[in-house]
Amino acid sequence: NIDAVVFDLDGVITDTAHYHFLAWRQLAEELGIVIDEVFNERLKGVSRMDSLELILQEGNQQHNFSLAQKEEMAAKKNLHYCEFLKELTPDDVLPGILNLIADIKSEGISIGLASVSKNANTVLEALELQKVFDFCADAAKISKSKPDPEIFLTACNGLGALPQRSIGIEDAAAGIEAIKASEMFAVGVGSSLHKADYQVENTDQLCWDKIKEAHKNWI
Ligand code: B16
Ligand code: MG
Repeated sequence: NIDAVVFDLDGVITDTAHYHFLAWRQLAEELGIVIDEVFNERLKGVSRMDSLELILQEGNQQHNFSLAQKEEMAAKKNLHYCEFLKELTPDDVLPGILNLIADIKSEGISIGLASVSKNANTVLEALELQKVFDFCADAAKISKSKPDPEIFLTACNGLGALPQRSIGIEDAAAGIEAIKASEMFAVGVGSSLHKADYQVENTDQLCWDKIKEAHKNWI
């Protein structure tokens, strides 16, 4: 009774969430704005331009720049981020993820990717995972980032899966909200994802049998 499992990328498959943070912090510093890991929680799952807006608001600088200047800043952050991506290798797949994927696939259940990152393909290639996913939603064709359900609904649609019979896995509050708005079962990886239907602390605690058990009790 499970059609598909849809994964978030940054923070679930690999720890690029930390690279995003380092890249934003570098840009923020250049603007004299201080951001920390707590603030960074609000950027997870949020698109590049929306993240920039949140940072500028934090420094009360949201009215100081034109759209062209903001686009330039976002491009600069992306350059910082792409520098970090060069370091990424298959060893950077988070613990437990490959086992989980293998267990899901062994039951003939399809897996999809719901990342709003325009760098998702580059990341998957570096991890040598691009062939593992049956369908990856294209972030470039998504108009609303998480918490909107668009990216998860697009992934389910591409997999021919009913959202109500599918599971989403996320590390971000905005992502959990997006999964719930899609009417999917939400698995949270982290510590304060109160809206998740099932939660673990780390990816190595993601056990397919336990997820199925929790899903069964949810129905
Ligand atoms: P990019 P996800 C999201 O990816 C990240 O969580 C978020 O921090 C980032 O700003 C966003 O992608 C856009 O990424 O700048 O590479 O297009 O969590 O949906 O996999
Ligand atoms: Mg994430």
